[in-house]
Amino acid sequence: MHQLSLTSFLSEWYWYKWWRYCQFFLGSSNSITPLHFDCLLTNNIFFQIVGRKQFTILLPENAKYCYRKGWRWFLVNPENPDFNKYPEYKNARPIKFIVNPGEILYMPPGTLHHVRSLDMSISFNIDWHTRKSSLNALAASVKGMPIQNSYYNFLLAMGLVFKIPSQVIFKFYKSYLNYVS
Ligand SMILES: O=C(O)CCC(=O)C(=O)O
Ligand SMILES: [Fe+2]
Repeated sequence: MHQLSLTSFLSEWYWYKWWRYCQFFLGSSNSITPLHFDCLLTNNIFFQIVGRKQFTILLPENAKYCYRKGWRWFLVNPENPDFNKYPEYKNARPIKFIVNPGEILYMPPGTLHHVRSLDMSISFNIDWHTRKSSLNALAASVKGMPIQNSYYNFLLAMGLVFKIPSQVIFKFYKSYLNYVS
């Protein structure tokens, strides 16, 4: 039997009380999360517990075809794109799949995703950085990332690059879990 160990790919810095970094999603069937990428440009590991979710994802290089609004949201509905309004979307290469209960999805930083619950659904995720992704994310401060996001990325980089323990950083980072913008 194979057992997937969370600690085999989640940066070691997060191991201490890793569940504190989780976001929890509970929703009825047909709930929708519109097209976006995760606002700190983190990696995302997504755990589907109950019900199925349909994901439509696009690689970061497709963002230019998706009509961005603000930092992280996109106007195109990839389930039913309006090509009159959003003609450039014809160039995009969306990938559509279902995540079933018991399955885990990994999305690299900057992956665009649109999510529809096909059933009543329970899921959770962890947005997490590596040393490298935290530095890439800090570099995005000059590409329109909101200042508050850069603050959270700065905290994570302090932990991942300068090895300040998560016990210290978490106090400051905690508010991110209610912020997510
Ligand atoms: O499951 C959802 O509705 C949204 C999930 C999501 O956006 C995420 O995990 O970052
Ligand atoms: Fe997301």
